[in-house]
Amino acid sequence: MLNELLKSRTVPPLPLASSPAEWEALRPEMLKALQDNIYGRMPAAVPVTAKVTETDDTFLANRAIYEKVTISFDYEGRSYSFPVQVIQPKLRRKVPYFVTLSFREPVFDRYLPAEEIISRGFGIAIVHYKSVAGDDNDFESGLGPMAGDRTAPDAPGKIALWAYAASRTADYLLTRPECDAKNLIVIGHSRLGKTALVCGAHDERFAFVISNDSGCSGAAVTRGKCGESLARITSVFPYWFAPRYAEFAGRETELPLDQHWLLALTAPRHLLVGSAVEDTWADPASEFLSCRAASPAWALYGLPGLRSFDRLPVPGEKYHDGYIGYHLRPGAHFMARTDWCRYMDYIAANKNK
Ligand code: GTR
Repeated sequence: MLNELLKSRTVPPLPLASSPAEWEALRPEMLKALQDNIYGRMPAAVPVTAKVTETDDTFLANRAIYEKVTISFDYEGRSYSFPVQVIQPKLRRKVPYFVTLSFREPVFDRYLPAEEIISRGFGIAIVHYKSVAGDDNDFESGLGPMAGDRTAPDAPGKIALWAYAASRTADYLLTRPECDAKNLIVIGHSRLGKTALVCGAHDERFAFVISNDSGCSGAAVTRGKCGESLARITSVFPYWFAPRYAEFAGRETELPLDQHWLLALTAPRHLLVGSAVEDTWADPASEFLSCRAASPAWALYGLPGLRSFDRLPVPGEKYHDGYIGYHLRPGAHFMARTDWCRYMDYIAANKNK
């Protein structure tokens, strides 16, 4: 049924390029199209400072070091800061870090198998999203004022600001001697999966970009999408986006782009998209379709994007043999341990040397 639906769907092609150089020359205007129409301007990167405020050297049965760090910066005459929790496995080698956009602050959370992640040799930097900027229409606190005049059509929404914080976290992590700069990862679920994609599209330092169940305005193609629509998301969560985005409610086909542009901006790096079969609100078929439509960007580099084009995986199956890895998990909308394990398996097999 889903596969029949896929056949009848069309998405606009990616902007035309015939070489990596041509594609890279298109990047700025593609990013601008995303900013102008969907997420709003991405504030310019500025230097950060970091201050460790808490330390535990015997974390996780002495297998890790925990640090709470305040990241601070100045932007357009104002000072901003937000906290990050860093968990470093005690290993005598560099470690790939997950910049984890997180719904909850505590490390011990049922959606974050911290112990398992650490024991597999990854570091974790938890960016608690509400500690960056509230998940609401308040643009006065946290990083909110960076949005400037929110009546401007391209004013950044909260997704852009959360993504900005993930990039500033990368600035800091890259100063840590144990951080493996070639294998930095950004990951998030749902609204934070959208955020991880936006961050990874802008910030090429992330070697792996991971979207879990990000759905509408995330990994899923908007044209013909089932479940949550552009009209619905912009009426319930207007503050996630640039004000202009709402103008496309019910007029999705007039958008000058679709979400596969966002995915394609990860090329030639690794992109992982996870869906859950019961998550019809996010719409796995539209996420899959988007991965398929983004693949030509990798082909320009002679790399395989999504390898299996013809049908959606059955629940439990994964297509992890290309630079775009897609999996469909049985069950509902959440970031499961299974999802984490799939992502870690993929990264372990595809790490940059
Ligand atoms: C829903 C929203 C989705 C998704 C989800 C979440 O209410 O409609 O787009 O982002 O929240 O973040 O859990």
